[in-house]
Amino acid sequence: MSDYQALMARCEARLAQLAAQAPIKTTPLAEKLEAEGISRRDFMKWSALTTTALALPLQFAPMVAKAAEVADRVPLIWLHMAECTGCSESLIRCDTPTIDTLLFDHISLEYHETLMAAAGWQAEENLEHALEAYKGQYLLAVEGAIPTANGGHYLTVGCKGHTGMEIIHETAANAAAIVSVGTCAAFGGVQAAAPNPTDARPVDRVISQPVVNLGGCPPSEKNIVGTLMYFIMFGKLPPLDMFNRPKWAYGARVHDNCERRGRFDAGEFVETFGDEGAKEGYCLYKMGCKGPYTYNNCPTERFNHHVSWPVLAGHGCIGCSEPNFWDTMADFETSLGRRELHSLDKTADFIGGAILGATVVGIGAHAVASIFAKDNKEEQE
Ligand code: FSX
Ligand code: SF4
Ligand code: F3S
Repeated sequence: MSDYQALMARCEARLAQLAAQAPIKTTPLAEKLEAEGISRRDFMKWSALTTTALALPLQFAPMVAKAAEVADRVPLIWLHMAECTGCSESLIRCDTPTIDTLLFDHISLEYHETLMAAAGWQAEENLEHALEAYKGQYLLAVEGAIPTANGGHYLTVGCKGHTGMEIIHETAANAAAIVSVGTCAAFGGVQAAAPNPTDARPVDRVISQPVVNLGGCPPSEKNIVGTLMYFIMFGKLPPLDMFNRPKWAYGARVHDNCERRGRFDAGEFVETFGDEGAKEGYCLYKMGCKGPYTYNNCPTERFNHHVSWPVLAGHGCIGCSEPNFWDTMADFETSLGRRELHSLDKTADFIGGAILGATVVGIGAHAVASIFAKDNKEEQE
């Protein structure tokens, strides 16, 4: 059996198992789509696009559609730690609901502090109930970093005054899978930037279970929903890169798929914001674009109904899906030049003079990352 056949068989078995369960919610997805004027044809088109975004062959498209329909069997608990809620906003803030946002409504969202109607004691009870009722089955999404200094007391949530650290340990204990949504949960984000007074840490440095990291401040709705879809389809985590980001979303550099790449190659650069080059859509590298060092699918998937992404809007990428980008990628409107990247410090030690001797763009972060990943893999084997 080929790898794809095995994956397909796994997916079919998983979806059949979910379909046999009673839905937690009562309105079928088809009715929700119809109420929003989304046709079956649009839905099938969405399934095909999501299949390609997930780097799966098109034969999986009907299974993506099926997975969306049975998403109401999967309980989701969504926590907010230290962050700005931009990740939730990325998903829900659009002028009309997309299939991605409707899916977020269709999956059984058991707890989400900014979206649920309950407050106070009732909200706490909802969480306690969900943790008990769906033990071992729920998907845990975490937005935000966990402050750990002072016994974790820089962050307390709810009327019982539990710290973020206590909540994350309790909720992670019986989760079927854990997703860190956004750079704060994945890598610490802005609150972990120097001097990090609250000793804020990413989720995977506070708990010991495996965590999928969705870098991006915020990540796109496609990367959030695609990750949920992958879990619904296969019941497991997707293949991950060296920072535990799904390869289907973070496998290529922003620079590799940027529509201004031809300008970069031709040496056509914006010299100041608003100049003639800016009007012509020249490359933003000299204006500090960090696309050459950043792994994300922003140019192909974009944000907000596929409307735009930073470079298309006229500003360089600030590297928001990379670990420690607030410290390593700043100043955001100045190019890095030969400065080494903090997230690749270990690599810099390992590769020594090689990285420091080449121009950063010339060597390409990817080459460095691949060498490190290979080294890491060999260590694990
Ligand atoms: Fe962080 Fe998400 Fe940036 Fe904000 O909450 S990734 S600060 S967009 O919203 O966690
Ligand atoms: Fe695009 Fe930035 Fe690369 Fe220029 S440097 S091609 S703007 S990603
Ligand atoms: Fe972030 Fe760069 Fe994409 S700033 S949103 S990774 S283009």
